[in-house]
Amino acid sequence: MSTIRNIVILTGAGVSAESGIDTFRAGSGGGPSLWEQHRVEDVATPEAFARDPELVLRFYDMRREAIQAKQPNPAHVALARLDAEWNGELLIVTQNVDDLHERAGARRVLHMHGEHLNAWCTWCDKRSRWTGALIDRPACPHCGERALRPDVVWFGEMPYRMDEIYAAIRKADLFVSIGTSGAVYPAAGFVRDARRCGAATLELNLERSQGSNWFDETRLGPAGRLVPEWVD
Ligand code: BV8
Repeated sequence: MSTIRNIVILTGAGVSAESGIDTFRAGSGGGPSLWEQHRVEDVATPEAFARDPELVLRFYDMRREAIQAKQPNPAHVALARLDAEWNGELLIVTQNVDDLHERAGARRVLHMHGEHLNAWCTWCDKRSRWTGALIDRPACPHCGERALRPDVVWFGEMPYRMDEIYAAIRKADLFVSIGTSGAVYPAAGFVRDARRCGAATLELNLERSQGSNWFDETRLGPAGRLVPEWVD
């Protein structure tokens, strides 16, 4: 990677799959996908939350509990090592709401779809760190109202810090996508943005994704093996 200075890495649910966290769509090398147990329209949209807040809060409490019991896998560890050792610019843009990148030691992480450990008060609009259940309608630590929702980006909502992401992509010499199906935008379009800006593009995934044709190179296999091999 001698001529590479600035790297943008996009991760999806596949980077956490070997930690035992469900992916979203079927065929991700394991049990039923997350959405198969729940229709995405039923649990990951503002309309779903307005229609049945208890269902949505139970879905996210279940995921939060599952995530907290899991550990980073070799893919997270290798990315954290790269983050620590890389002298150029590096940004891990994750679609995941889990905190396994951080728990592996990565620092330059941007959660474009929010974080499962944060709650967002729909009354005062402030965010707070929240590890407990939301189904019990805890009071917002800022305003005291019982109006907390998961601080995750639902379908139809604007992902976070998009300006920062596009600024990093514009400067990138290398764009690497790890463990994502390329099913959801705007993340699925980042590879095309990176190509337009002259970056080399690499995909590490268990199977071909919806975006594989846009990558200079696609390596197929589990992230727990491919990522350490790539980093080393
Ligand atoms: C937006 C957070 C614009 C919550 C998620 C109609 C109305 C409204 C919007 C739209 C619409 N039509 C299209 C859209 C846009 C929409 C979209 O893209 N829809 C799709 C379905 C077509 N996008 C949005 O709504 C986004 N917002 O567009 O806003 C806007 C503009 C102005 C003003 C307002 C708004 C917001 C989308 C965010 C939704 N939230 N998650 C939560 O986590 O609960 S999406 C969720 O699915 C993930 O975050 C991720 O982004 C996405 C895709 O999941 P993946 O991570 O790729 O996981 P998946 O299971 O799909 O794939 C796993 C991959 O890993 C597989 O390829 C598998 O082979 C591989 N794998 C498995 N095991 C391994 C592995 N690889 C390596 N190793 C392994 N071991």
